[in-house]
Amino acid sequence: MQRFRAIDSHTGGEPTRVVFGESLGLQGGSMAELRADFAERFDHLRSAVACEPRGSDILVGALLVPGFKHEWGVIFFNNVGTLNMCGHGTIGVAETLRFLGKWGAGEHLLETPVGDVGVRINADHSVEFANVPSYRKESAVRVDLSDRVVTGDVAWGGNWFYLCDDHGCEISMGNLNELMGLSEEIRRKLGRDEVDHIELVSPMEGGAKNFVLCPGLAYDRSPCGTGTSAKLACLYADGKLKPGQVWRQESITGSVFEGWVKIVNDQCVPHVRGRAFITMESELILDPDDPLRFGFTGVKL
Ligand code: PYC
Repeated sequence: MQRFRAIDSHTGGEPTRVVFGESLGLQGGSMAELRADFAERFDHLRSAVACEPRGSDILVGALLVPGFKHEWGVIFFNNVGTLNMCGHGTIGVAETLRFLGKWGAGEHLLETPVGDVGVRINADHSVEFANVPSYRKESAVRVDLSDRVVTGDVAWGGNWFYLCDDHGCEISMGNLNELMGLSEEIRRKLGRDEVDHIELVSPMEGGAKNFVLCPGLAYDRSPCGTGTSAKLACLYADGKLKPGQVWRQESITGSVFEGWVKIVNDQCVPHVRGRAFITMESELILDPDDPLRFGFTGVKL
């Protein structure tokens, strides 16, 4: 039997499952190399942790490993593969380390495959993270759909996003099927492999409401930390957000992240604040007699 300690949390409705990876003996000299080794040699464990029957298409896993420069590094993953970064997951990891007594209130650094992320745990247990520098790569990118044309920005916020606000859809739970269908069609017709998150945005007082389709074709229940970062970078590029000005990003479930940017060495560094709650502590058991011990997903990309 293989056993893995797991701690689950949710951040604004989006789940994170932390597991510990020291015993895997991942090879490499950076978190990006450890991620590549994890993807190559341990994809069955990714699937065992993230996919059914122990996980689900909406779960994001966080493999915690000792860092090279700092105490902890993290490799995020989901039902279909590894992720570059994950904002709601960073908040979940911070709350998990606090819950375990490994991190206290104050400042910390977390190594990710795309760079170090600053984390601050506040006295009220909310968590702020200073993301990797983010930017808009292209604007007014046109996508011809079956019944409309949309335009949007391609932006980096720790993951690659296509952000679109002329989608013409109401962002509400009652409209989930249309949002799923539309964002999947945009993803397909945009046809850029690196852009694996689609973010539909609608304005609201003091910020925006969003719907984010994730790479495993599940929608983010939270406002998406990297998606919020990409949006902040676009707003900053447009001169619509000043450094330090607070922006509220609301998810389809009604959960809210607050975000702002700081300019460091001429780069736009998004800061995002949210809160995670622990939901479960468990031991995952992989029984060698279980033919489905390494999990399964119906998602085919
Ligand atoms: O919060 O950055 C995020 C995220 C990415 C995928 C799911 N959540």
